[in-house]
Parts: sequence; C-alpha cells; structure tokens
Amino acid sequence: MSSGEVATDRTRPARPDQTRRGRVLRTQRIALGAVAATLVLSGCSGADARRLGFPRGITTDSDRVTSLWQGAWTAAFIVGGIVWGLIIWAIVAYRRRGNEMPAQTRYNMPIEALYTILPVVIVAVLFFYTVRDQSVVLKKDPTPDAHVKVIGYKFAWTFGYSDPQNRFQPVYDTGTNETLPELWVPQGESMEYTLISNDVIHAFWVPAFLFKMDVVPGRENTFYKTATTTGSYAGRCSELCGINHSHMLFTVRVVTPEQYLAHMADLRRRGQVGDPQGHLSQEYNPNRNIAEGQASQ
Ligand SMILES: [Cu+2]
Repeated sequence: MSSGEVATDRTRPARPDQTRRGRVLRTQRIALGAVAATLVLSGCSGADARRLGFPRGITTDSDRVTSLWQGAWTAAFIVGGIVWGLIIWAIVAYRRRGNEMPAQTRYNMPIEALYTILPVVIVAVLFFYTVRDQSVVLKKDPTPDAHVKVIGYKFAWTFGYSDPQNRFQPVYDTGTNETLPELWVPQGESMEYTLISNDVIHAFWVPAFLFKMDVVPGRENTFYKTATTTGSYAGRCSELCGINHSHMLFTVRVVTPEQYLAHMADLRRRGQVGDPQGHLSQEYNPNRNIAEGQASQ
C-alpha cells in the first residue's frame, strides 16, 4: 500500500448507532458465553438446568413435583427481580445530591395496601398449588400391587415385604456388615410403604423419589409410589436422630417385577421369613452397615 492510500474504512469513524449495536452484540455474546461456560463447567445439561437443582425423578408423580418446584422458583425469581430492580432504582434515582433533607413521604395508602395485599396473594397462590399437588402425591391407593413395611431405628433400616397379590409369604431384609440395607422395588407396580419407628423420629428419604416422609414412633405413616426407571438409588434418613444419624443409609433397587419376585424367593431361602419386628435388636448391631473403625472417624 502506498502512502497516498491512507484513507481506508479503518480510519473512518463509525456511526454512533453502529458502535452502540456492536457493544450490545458483544455484551450479548459474553453473557451467552458465560451461561454456556457455567452449564458446561458444572456438568449441567439443558434438562438438568431446567430442573433447577432437583434430581431426576423416577416415579409416576415426578413431573408434578418437579413442576411445583420450578413454579415456586419462577415466582421467587420474578418477585426477587422486581424487588432488586426497585432497590437499585431507589438507590440511583434518590442518591444524595446535596445537603438538603429530601421530602419525607409516609402514609401513602395505595402503596401500603399494595405491599400488604400482594404478599397475601403470592402466599395464597403458592398454597393453592402445594395443596393441589400434595393431595395427589399422598393419595391412597386402595389396591396396591406390592407392600413394604419400613422400620427405622438407631441407626439402620429393615424392610419387611408382604404381597397383596399373595405371590409370596412375608419376608424381610436387614442388610449385612458389608453392605447397606437394600430396599427392592418392582418397576411399574404401585407399592405401599408403611413407615414405623422403633425409637425416635427418623425420616425416610429417597432423593430420586422427590419425596420424604417422617417415621414417627407410635404411629404408622403410609404413602404409595410407582417407580418407573430401573436402577440403584441412594436412600437416607433426613431427620437428625442421634449421633450416627449420618450413617443411616440404604440403597433402593428398582428392578423388574420378575427380579423382585426372584429376590423375595431368595430372602425366603435365606430363612428371613415373617415379620421383621423382633429380629432387629438381636440380629442388628446399630452400626452394622459401617465397616469396623469407620464409625469413630
Ligand atoms: Cu434417623
């Protein structure tokens, strides 16, 4: 290029609207990049992000519970956005500009009525959806396909299976020193859970069920669930029940109905027949599901 050809596009000043658009586009690109990087670095897929931190549910009412969770968070984000916006607007619009005392306003009836009525409306809407979904999730099933009695005690679980369809006689399972207690669940069958505590209040929680319920001494709590996806899932106690509460773990194994029946036959072969009550204190060391020495760590 000769010295006479200096006046190129590069030296021509951009029009103000072009510069502004460029800046907006750049900001948008950075924001999108930041969102994508957050999702990738946190190992989050689009579906994971849409669940807002909820685990993937594996029962027939998972979609309903997930929607309730998403709806509550959406309402919270909208209210939060409006409140943060108002705070920032007030900080900027009414920042100190001199030593004069600003006009003092009080007893603004429309505003006072608004911030009294609006929270009541928000709580009423959240209450409506919670009660609607809770009544479905806790609905009694008069003809369940399977039944398990869950006994919680310091600091383990025992599961006693009986069959409303009379395919097997009652059997029970308590886990071993090496393995956590296992709760076997037949896929696609409605299972009745009866929760019993032998000592203090525990809480039966399977995160993949998107559900937990207290296990209260002197009271039988019941719920029904139909698991749809086979696999192994974590289960735990979610009520601080004593010194080894954090060790009160179990594994949920959702299997096909055939595998479920085979496992029941297996428990019978092992002689674990009858009601589990009465087998706990003699057979079960409270820390039996924890390896030797681990309990003191
Ligand atoms: Cu517990």
